[in-house]
Amino acid sequence: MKLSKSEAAYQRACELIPGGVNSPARAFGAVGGTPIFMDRGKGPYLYDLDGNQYLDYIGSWGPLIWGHAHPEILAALEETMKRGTSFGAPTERESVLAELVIDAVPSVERVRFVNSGTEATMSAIRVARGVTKRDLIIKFAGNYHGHVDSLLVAAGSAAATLGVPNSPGVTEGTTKDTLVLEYNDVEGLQSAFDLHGDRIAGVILEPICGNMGVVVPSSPFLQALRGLTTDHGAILIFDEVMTGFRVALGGAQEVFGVTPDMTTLGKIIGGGLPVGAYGGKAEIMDQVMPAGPVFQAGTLSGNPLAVAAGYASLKKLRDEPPYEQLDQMGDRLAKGFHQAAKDAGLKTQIQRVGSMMTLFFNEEPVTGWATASKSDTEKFSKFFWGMMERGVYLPCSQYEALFFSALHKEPEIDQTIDAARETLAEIAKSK
Ligand code: KE4
Repeated sequence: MKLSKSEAAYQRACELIPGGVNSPARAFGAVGGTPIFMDRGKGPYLYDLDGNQYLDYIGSWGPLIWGHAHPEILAALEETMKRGTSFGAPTERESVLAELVIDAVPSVERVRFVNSGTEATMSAIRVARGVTKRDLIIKFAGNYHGHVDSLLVAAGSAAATLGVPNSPGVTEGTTKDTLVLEYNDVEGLQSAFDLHGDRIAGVILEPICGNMGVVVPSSPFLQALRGLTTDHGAILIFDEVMTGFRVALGGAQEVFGVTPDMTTLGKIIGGGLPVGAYGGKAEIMDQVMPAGPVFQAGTLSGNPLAVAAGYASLKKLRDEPPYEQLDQMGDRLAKGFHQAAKDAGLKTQIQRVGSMMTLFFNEEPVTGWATASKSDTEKFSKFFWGMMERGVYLPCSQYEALFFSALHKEPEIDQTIDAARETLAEIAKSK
């Protein structure tokens, strides 16, 4: 593969931008090598500066469920930008998008738009604390909710462990009210509520985890989350920034039939532009300023241009739902990967919901960070580069989900399986 233009671009960027990237997820830290600089995307494909074509399985880390440069989303942007991109004043478009989100997501009766998933989760936990007048927030190891100071905490031991910061600049004071538990650990959750019940403001989780790779919650875990938060007057927050409009129009809460008190959204709801959102029951959200006392604000929140792209994307998901096709293609891909790994004699776990999936190089099913962290990341990086050389662009970490779009049809899925078959055989030989 010719990557000289990406290499040159990377050298230049490193002189200007920390690590040459505007988000560390893009830096190839987990797989080594030089980050690939992209020139353009079209449908399911990405094209880098050197002209290499890739089948894209990142989709901008989730937003592009309709693929790159979708004509209907571009048309909505073109029509909108002629009238101006942001006014710092309310527009009807924001209500039109809000109505669609409220109709689609079971828990959402009121919604506030912000500019990123991080802003959404940061605001949601502030509301939970403001409404309950309590301090403690529970999160789970391996769950990522954006770079919110109080949620950047190391995984504690199994018991309810007070969080310790895992980034310089995050103070003990910021994380002392964050409890870190193990995902899918019902006993751990129960003991945290036994210990701290009436001090817990809220519990935040990825209702289908994507940030340690794809990990599905057990039904007992979901029932315990809903039951314990209700019994103790704590706010249950589903962070659906990744799963919202991805696994179903109503997200994971529709798939599982479990309705949280608040939901955070992002990625797909911006159609490729920066939009985040948090929402929930009216009685909770009406505590948000200026309706209520909990402060939150943002210069470009709900700006007409980003809202137009988000609305075009969500309207198409509502009117032409691709979820059945996405699940069929996901099943085809998962079966193809599984067979290829089996034929190569490699132990893998393929974990998937709809069009988000992870191939773990792991001996056992991954149910939480304790098992995810045993994955063979060395094998994963060989898989990543082997697929890259065969024109398939995967997320650059074992601890991420791959995503595909409604434009990844059978030919693209089969091309991906063929690339995986060759790559996995190569890895098995090099063992
Ligand atoms: P943003 O602030 O990056 O828009 O959203 C943060 C966030 C919140 N909640 C969940 C469940 C998320 O997955 C994310 C962001 N996801 C990562 C990828 N796993 C974004 C990639 C990146 O950081 O560049």
